[in-house]
Amino acid sequence: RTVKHRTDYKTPAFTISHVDLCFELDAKATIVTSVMQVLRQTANQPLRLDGVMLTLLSVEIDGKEVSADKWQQTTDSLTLNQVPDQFELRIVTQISPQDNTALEGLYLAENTFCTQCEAEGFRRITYFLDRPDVLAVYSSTIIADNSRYPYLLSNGNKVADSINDQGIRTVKWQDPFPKPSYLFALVAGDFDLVADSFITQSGRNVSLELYVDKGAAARGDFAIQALKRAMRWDEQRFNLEYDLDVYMVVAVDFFNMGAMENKGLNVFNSKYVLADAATATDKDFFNIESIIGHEYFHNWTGNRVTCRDWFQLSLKEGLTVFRDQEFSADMASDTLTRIEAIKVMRTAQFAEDASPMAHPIRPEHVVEMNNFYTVTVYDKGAEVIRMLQTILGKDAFAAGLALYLQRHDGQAVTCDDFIQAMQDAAGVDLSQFRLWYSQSGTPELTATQQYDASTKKLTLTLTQHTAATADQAIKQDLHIPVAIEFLFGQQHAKQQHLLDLTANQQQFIFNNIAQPDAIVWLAHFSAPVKLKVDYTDTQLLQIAAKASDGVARWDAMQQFWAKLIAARLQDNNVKQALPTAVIQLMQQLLTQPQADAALTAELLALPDFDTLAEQYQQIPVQQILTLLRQLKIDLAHALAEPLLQCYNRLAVTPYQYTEQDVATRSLRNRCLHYLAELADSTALIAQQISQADNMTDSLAALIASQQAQHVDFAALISSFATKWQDDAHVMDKCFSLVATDPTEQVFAGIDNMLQHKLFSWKNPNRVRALFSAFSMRNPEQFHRLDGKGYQLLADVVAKMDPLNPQISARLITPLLSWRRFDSVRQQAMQNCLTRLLELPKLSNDLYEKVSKSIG
Ligand code: BAL
Ligand code: ZN
Repeated sequence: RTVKHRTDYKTPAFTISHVDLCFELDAKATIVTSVMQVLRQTANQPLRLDGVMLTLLSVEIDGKEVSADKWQQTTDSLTLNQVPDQFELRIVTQISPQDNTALEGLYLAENTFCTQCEAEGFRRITYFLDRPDVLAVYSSTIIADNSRYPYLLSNGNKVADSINDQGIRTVKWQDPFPKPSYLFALVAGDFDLVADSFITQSGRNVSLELYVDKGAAARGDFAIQALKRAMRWDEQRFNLEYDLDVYMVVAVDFFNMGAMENKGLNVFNSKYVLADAATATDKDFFNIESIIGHEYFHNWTGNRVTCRDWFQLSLKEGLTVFRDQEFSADMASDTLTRIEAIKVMRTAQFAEDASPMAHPIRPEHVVEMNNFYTVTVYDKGAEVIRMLQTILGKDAFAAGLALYLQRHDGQAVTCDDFIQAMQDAAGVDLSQFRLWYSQSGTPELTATQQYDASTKKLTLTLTQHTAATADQAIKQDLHIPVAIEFLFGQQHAKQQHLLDLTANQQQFIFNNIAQPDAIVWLAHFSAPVKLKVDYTDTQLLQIAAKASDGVARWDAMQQFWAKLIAARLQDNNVKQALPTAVIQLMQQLLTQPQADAALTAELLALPDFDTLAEQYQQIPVQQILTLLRQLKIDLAHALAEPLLQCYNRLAVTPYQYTEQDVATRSLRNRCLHYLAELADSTALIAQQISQADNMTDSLAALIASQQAQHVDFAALISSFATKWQDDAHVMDKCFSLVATDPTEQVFAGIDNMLQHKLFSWKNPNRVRALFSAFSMRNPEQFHRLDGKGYQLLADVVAKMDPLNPQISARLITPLLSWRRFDSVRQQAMQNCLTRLLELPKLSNDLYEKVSKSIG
């Protein structure tokens, strides 16, 4: 299999300035005609076009047919040997959208034609220079039966629309902005249209069009309002205005990703568009706003300025995730937004760094690009951008972004170009900072302090170390911004500082200072690193009670529990009594009606399994699970009264998605999560389910019942499944619930759900709802010692791979890190991986991951 290396980049031998596409849509035989204006860039080179799974019908150069002996075809290319320096190339191909279950290129699902071209899907539509540094001006003509496909959409502005006597409609679109092929989009189908408009800061009127399933228009309202908020926010924060007259978003149920930022025509997984109180949770609403924002923000960071090659993916993704996080922090709770981002880093991203798939945010080598749409490129990439903002300051960062966009508008550039613009705008040397782009792994930071009372001098010492990763043995010292806060107990005073750690070990001296009672290290998670500090329990609880930053308070509680669990694990002691101080703090939190309820809910949460797992070289699965369950039960008993009082105090009001109401529901449901462990809690849960006017509360009650292993859970989920049997999005929640059953019943439950009328192996949402939930959120059963959980996942991966390799390669992730487990589990996981590697016709996607894991 071919490995591509970042350093092998070569400018294209030809470029294409204009392309006029014509689609005669048909389920099994769509005809694609592409007329390209081609220009030579390098002498004496043949023209090699990318193309996969295409039936070539004809080739013409400047109006003359090219005979078959003048070209060579392989399974992924078409090469024309002797071509002029400048010419018009007309290529006609045929494709079968109906047979396209990989959902890359042009596919037909549920009577909708839809495209997905990033990263390399355009080559499944027609022969092309399918690389992001070839920017062309596109027109697209779509021809289809008007009765079946009344909406024919593509990028840019509609310039022609006609219908003939046979009811065949022809629509033409013109996109004035040059773009790479990965941003091309076409959608044809029948929808309900939610229309709105937006006046930009310069006074232009933009039509907003949201296309959703028939009958789902009311569920689209939140998304379109979120879009308007995103458009306004980008003007106000970064002075960035939308550039076309229309912005379209289409929601489809069959989609590999969350959404796609095609120029002027976003395609969204409907899971991230459709929402109302009855069917969507607060988390769904949050995600919709964030992803609507994300795709909109790509219009500048991704579309107007794009990537030179796919190794630079974080150029647009890290930056755009950072932008969507900043947007979410302004629209929803900033503390909660940050906490969620930190959780992703500490679970999935740190795990990826420790896995065979470890890579820097700018990968060095790739077999299948689809495998690099990762938490490292996206979320660690966003943390790197956040560190830049922290180091430069908000204003200098905004000036750097403005310079980058102005300097490179209409170009395909590199991560180095981005850093250079930041460096030029801010007038600082970022040469050491650039290492964050080339170095993989999670740095470990050790922090110590020494106080000299006689001279009132405080010396802080920071040391950094990055362990070797699967892809890279030698590591260098990074520039790490370390935000700290001193807490002085007596005076209730606080002081904040930013330390720039650039050496392997560095001292920071503070003169004439009182001895802090506690120091918050790495406040707001100022860098994506693991922190080693010898906090005492008292210091952690003091930070949890008093730090000015909610994130630091939450973090201290998480560290408190992780420390306690580590100690109990070491002593092999499950039954030890809970420390009084933590119970007192939690009691106080539960009885403070004025406190920030959203933060309180987080302060009351135990760390999850994945966060704890990341702290161990070899993950002690069963011990962590047992300790976590016991702690939850102990806390429920110790806090029974204040939990119930808090639960009852928090008013139930008609559902609204507001920051305050989200916070109230979150705290109330946190209480219920513990209360469910107490005797006679089934009535409370039944009452919440019967009274709930919204999915957040219904689902929280179901989860509480399931995780506390109530006997009547089976009846509850059965009536939930009956109620929502026709609603695919809610059934996805039901599938996930079934798959997270911590008991052995999960296997029968999953088998049962596979028979559900809405389940389809061809729909990634359904498959993920069942099997990602099982493998990522059901550690009890997935990591069973007998290997049954691993076998189930491997069977699913083997079944999915021929249908949809992107999905099979995503599902395999939890098995890749087999080295992190005990020998029994290691063997069971390895057996599964070996079996997969022996499959005939393994996809590149799956091969790259499995072979790295057991190679
Ligand atoms: N570009 C792929 C989807 C996204 O990150 O927006
Ligand atoms: Zn993106």
